[in-house]
Amino acid sequence: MFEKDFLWGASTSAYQVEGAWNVDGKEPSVQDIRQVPENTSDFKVAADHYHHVKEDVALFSELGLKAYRFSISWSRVMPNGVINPKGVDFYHTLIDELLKNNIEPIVTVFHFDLPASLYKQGGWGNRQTIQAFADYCTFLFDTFGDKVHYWQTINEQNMLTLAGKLISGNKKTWKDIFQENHHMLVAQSKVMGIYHNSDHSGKIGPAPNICAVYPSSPSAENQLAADYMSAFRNWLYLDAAVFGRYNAQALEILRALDAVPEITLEDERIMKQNTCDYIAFNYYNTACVTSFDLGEIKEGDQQKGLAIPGFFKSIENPNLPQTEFGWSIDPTGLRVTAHQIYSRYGLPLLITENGLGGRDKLEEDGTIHDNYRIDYLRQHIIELEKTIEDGVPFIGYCPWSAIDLISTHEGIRKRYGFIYVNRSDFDLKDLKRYRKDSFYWYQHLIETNGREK
Ligand code: BGP
Repeated sequence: MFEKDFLWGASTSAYQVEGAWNVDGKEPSVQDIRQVPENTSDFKVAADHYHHVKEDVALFSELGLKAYRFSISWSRVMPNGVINPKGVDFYHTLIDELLKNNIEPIVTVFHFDLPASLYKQGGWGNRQTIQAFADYCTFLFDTFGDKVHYWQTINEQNMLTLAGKLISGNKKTWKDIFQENHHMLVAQSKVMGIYHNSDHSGKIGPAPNICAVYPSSPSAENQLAADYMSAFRNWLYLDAAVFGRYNAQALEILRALDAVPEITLEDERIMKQNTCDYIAFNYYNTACVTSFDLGEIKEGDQQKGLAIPGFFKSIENPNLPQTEFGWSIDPTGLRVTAHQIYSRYGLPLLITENGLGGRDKLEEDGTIHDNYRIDYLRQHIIELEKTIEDGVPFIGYCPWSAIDLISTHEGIRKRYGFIYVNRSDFDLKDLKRYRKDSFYWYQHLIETNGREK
């Protein structure tokens, strides 16, 4: 049973959905200047949500969303560190439209799209970016704080760190990567503090990608490998946000990689004093690992392939089916993952992403039969309901994605939305919106507060 105020939602992120990459004063972000893979679209037009904002919110309202989780583009709101009134207006329009339609805005302040000007000054590797982030967030809290009650700091900081090459084109040494990671952790704590010291009474927290890690067989070595991977991929990020400290097993891996960052006493103080109110997390599937003594470090993508010699190697789980893009599907893993998070941290949870990327087909009559997506979401919602009945408190569920958008590294042919956007990777067509079968299915599910799946 879902509580009557359960937030049935859906998610997007600014650079993947908005387009208008250089319009109305926006400066490019790292996503606009990076080399995207040759066979996929760039992010310049995306779903052109910037120019379809009212139409899209009307569709979200028809879908019945109670919440919409989106991100604000730093480079639109504060290009080159200066407030851009037109960029700010866009988010006022979006948020006002949502509120008019009784849709709770859930805002991520940073989702993979650092302004290019900051990147050129060293990006997250430069300590001054912490203050730039604090200034940006202070402005957001002052400007939108009366209207927004759920804030997220950084989307999938763990994946930006561990799969940075694919997600943002960041190619550096582990030492540099974990120094950047550390600055992000401090920046996150700092803005959580700023929010808590403001007049606003909403909630703020991180939004990492969390997954349970299974040992590939019942042996102590493989269990240890699973624990190490979980510490490195999951708990490093949540221990920092909830307890304000580094996870010990993760630190051991950082030592082995010669990647322990420089941590000042002031950093430690900021992290310790400012912690989160709730945990938003993205869940796509689980990982399966085996012990791994010798070999090369492998990065993989958000969901698979990570390997650190001496600690763990992630492998395919032979017991799980996969999507056509090779991500395994593990609905019960959501229950396992949520229990692990809640028993470690005891804070309310919010799912900010979960979904299936597939090659949808627009039929001649304007329909899209995405029953594979319905199956995926249905199975996850069934497990979510069981987890809630187990006693784990959930604020809401926001699958990825509200509308089709550009995947992090696989173009728009890998679609996730309830709403189809008529374009392909290299042909923008008319960008017309169509309701998929999953749209009507989710609409009915929300209408019945999750009773009829
Ligand atoms: C998460 C990101 C999203 C999104 C999603 C699907 O890692 O937070 O931005 O894109 O995964 O991943 P992909 O686009 O690679 O299929």
